Amino acid sequence: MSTELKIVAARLHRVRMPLVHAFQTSSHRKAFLDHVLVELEDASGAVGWGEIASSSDPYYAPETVETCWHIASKYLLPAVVNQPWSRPAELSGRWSKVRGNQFAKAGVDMAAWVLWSSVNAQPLAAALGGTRAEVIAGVSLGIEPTVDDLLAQVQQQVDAGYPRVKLKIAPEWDVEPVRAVRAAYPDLDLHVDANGIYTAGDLDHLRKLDEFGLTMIEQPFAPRDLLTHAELQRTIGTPVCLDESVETVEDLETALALQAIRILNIKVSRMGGLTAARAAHDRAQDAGVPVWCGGMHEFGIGRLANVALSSLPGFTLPSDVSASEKYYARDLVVPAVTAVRGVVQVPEATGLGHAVDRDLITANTVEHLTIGP
Ligand code: OSB
Ligand code: MG
Repeated sequence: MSTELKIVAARLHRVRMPLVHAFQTSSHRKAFLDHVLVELEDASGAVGWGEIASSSDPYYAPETVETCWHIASKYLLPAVVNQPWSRPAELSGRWSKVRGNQFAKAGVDMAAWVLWSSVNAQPLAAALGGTRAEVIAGVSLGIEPTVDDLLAQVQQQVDAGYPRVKLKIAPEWDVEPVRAVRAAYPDLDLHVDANGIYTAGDLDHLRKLDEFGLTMIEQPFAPRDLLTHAELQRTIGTPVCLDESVETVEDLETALALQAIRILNIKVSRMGGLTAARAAHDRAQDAGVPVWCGGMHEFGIGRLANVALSSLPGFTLPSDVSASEKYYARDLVVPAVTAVRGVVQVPEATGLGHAVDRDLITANTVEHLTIGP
């Protein structure tokens, strides 16, 4: 039994916000982010917000802000406006003919979940089946100019109480920084993320990371290169975690069959939404694979969706859901997402759980589009 909803208007807001601290991965550096906010308005007047957290350039995933805008405005929103629905999971079925484009889909799917949970007077976490009242957050640290700069960043986050630190690595920035951080923090829950930069020729080199007691090595090889992930896992004690390789539940199935995965990073964006992210969680739980929620430097809206998702029972490892202040001087949600000694509270209020700062959105909007009246 569930209320019928009807989206009467859909809006896209391309919002630009500067990062407090520029972030460098194995592929690119960024100092500000353009994310596209999705606003869905129900016939009742209720509104649901989602966030398309694509990078500007197609280096993490094939999408860009422009491709997301195109796909959302031309294919996704027209499929949801003015057509009644009663469950968020129905909506992804409306665009099943659209291949890929997970980030664009994720923003619309998220907005539908937020709208549905607010119309049905439930917190988003409860609507998804979440069971935790609080979520353990870890931080992700980019590549720094020097090892000393990195050590200063780690110290700042350890001082803030974060219990897990992930380091971005790349061919000229791997064993040396990991050795230095491990030497300074012998007991820290530490893991590395290569964003797919290595190749099979680097297998021997990567095995050198095995001595540092890392919780996992995340996405060492290219997204489609599952066989090399499996080969590394056969010859290393450190668990291999997949991020970019898993865009669908079928990808997860393949990785499991090949024994190319021991831990799964679930990103709402990369999976194409909360519906698919939850399905991946369920499948991983069946397979005994622990999961955690990855991030894309989301603004508060996407960040709160990550918090809600992380409240599901299979999310047993710290998620990349650190406080807004690590990224943005002022966030789009009020209050901002905060962490106390690495613990983020799951909102108890209905829908997204925090208010959305429409004035700040308007002030930072660089492009806008409305479908519907
Ligand atoms: O691989 O997890 C990743 C940011 C941009 C692109 C890829 C990744 C990341 C992060 C961000 O690590 C983590 C966060 O949002 O805290
Ligand atoms: Mg990653």
